[in-house]
Amino acid sequence: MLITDNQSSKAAIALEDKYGAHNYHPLPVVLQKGEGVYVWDVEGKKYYDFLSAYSAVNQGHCHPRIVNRLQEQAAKLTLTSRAFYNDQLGIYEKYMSEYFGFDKVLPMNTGAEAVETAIKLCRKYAYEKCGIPEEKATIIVCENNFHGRTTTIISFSNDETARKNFGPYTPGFIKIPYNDVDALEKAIKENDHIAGFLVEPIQGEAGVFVPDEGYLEKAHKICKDNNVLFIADEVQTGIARTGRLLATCGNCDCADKNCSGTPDVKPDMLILGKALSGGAYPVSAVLADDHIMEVIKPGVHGSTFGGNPIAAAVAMEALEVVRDENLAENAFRLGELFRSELNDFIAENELVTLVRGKGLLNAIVIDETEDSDLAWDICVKLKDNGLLAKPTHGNIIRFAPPLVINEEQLMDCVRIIKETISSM
Ligand code: IF1
Repeated sequence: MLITDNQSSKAAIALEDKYGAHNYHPLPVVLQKGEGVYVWDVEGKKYYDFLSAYSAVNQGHCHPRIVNRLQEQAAKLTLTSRAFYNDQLGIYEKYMSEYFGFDKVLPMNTGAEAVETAIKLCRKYAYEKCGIPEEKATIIVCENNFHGRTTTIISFSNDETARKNFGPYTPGFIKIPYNDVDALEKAIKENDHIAGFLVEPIQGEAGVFVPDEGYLEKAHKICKDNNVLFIADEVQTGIARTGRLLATCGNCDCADKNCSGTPDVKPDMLILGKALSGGAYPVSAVLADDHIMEVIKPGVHGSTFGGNPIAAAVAMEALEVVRDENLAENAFRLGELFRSELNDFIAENELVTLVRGKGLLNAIVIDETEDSDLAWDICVKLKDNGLLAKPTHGNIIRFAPPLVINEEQLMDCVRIIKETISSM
């Protein structure tokens, strides 16, 4: 029996409860339509989307240019596998290489697959180019990281919910505190066979932790000086989210006219996902220069859908939209306004202790213990008042609207946030 369009929220939730694995605890809202910064539920109620599918919908819901390109390619050629060439992939690879300033790209689908690809590339490069003994390569990661949910990736997570009872875990990783260059230097000095450092330029899931000015540059230099690959996971921070094309910047012709040029770090490997497709299709990628990418030979790595014609076509259109609509500049400017407005509010409201973030990746910290339900309750109330957001951990609420939001819409959202929290 086909579910008709007019199912109620209650019916939709019941179906998921009965027939779906309970691997999420969504906010009680059932969405049916999206357009720009707005989404509508099945009862027709309209909301501001302040999560953007965790920064995958930076270009706004159902951007017409992206949807049209998706439809056009889907009606022509969807998938060939990499057993054959297709007429979109080479164009896309050249486009990506020039857009981000790397020699080559390895196309994958999900962010986790791209992270796994970067880990494999790092290890292979260590054995075949750096003389590290096979099976001994070690990659340094940061505490409270989030890089995806595969068995290897959760092996180096310290989030017990994501990790427990999924062992045996993949070896070869060392955890150090985030935002601590001395810890990085010490880990490199005290351990043999360090092949890479995998880091989020801003720790998103951990609660939008922005590292100190200079952290990424110093970490990058320590890696360079010690022949350790600097691997930037920009799945969430990339594609203009933090007010620049990339949070590591790296090629400073970025859209942000105010770009101070820092952190200006060109990673050895750049990992992208999410908004690479504007949220219209799973597209991820690892970019690196030839001396690294050349360790990949035919048959060494791949994926059925990696580099498919739809992914290639959609990602190019999604990246053109980022440029044409100056999304980085908009995120920079409206991010400043958002934090300024919320800081004014915090000065007079004891429930919120701080706001932090960069560009339009922000979070507020609620003055409650991690296990309190207050952040959740605030998000349910925000939903009732027409704004969708969700806590990351316990008492932290992430605010990340599509980067196409305008000042009037942002100020309307600030009003909703202030009125909602003031009413709690
Ligand atoms: C979920 C979190 C965010 C990521 C970074 C790689 C990946 C992600 C920095 C993997 C994915 C998603 C996963 C999604 C919710 C969301 C998330 F809450 F899980 F942690 F954004 F913070 N690197 N993040 O943020 O990409 O395989 O998902 O395409 O699993 O619930 P993916």
